[in-house]
Amino acid sequence: ASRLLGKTVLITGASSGIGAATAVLFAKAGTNILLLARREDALKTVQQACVAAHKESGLKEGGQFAPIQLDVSDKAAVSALWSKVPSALRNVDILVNNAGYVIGKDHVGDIDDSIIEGMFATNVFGLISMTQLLVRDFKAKKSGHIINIGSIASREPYVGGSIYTATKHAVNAFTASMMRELVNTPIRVTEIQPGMVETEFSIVRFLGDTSAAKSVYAGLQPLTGEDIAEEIVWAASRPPHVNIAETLIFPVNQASAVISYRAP
Ligand code: NDP
Ligand code: 8X3
Repeated sequence: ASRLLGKTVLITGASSGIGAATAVLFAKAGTNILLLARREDALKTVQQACVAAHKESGLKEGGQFAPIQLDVSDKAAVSALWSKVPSALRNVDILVNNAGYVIGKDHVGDIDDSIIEGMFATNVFGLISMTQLLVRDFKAKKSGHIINIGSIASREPYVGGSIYTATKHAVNAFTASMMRELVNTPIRVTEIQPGMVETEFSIVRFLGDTSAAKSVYAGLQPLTGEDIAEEIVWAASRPPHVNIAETLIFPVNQASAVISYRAP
């Protein structure tokens, strides 16, 4: 992880789950971090956790953590991002496009337009806007790493997941096209594809119904945000000639979006 010392990381969706755990692990590895999400209070809590993790590491490098309130689906706000970023943190080395969500499991014909548009606006258009903004700098300085959080839903459609899996398949096609475009550069492009991770994800999916959210993981041990954070930080800390293109990560008792073993 010495390869990460003093680097600056930008993480979207840093206020909870995978994004928050990833921030803390990068903080431990001696990086600076721009923490982006819509909930400012939650970002400040993650910022404090990063300060504590960095202190505990004893490292001199890194240690600057800036919470920035930003909705990635707001194109004007994304364009104006640099005006909110402290000048010492404008030279980003690693972009982690993690912000994303699903609402509901409605079947085609019954899905609210606002839910369809919201998921595409965040999971696809937000990720693309953030990437466009950062890749310009990465191309100019001939370095950088874009890590997109896909999903098993990037590879496998399932009943009740038409819109969410369409957004994640879009992330997969966008990421793979960009990797091909950047093949003659030192810029790295990675897609991390988790299976079931217990975060706020299912609480958001079931609109705050915590018992419906909990039942998603009944009888098996899901992944944690920390498990995925380890994967992200590992991908980011490979030697510069190594590009982790894609990683699919399941809990041990999951084998596809719809196949899992549940203890009786
Ligand atoms: P969480 O709900 O815990 O975290 C989602 C994060 O995204 C939050 O920080 C949320 O913050 C942020 N976010 C949502 N919409 C926006 C937006 N428009 N602008 C900025 N930030 C936004 O879920 P996870 O940590 O599990 O999810 C992270 C990623 O992992 C998502 O892309 C998800 O699709 C993917 N994933 C999750 C899996 C799982 O089983 N949990 C499995 C596979 C992939 P705020 O509300 O403050 O804006
Ligand atoms: C989240 C996992 O199975 O709900 O990306 O699509 S799933």
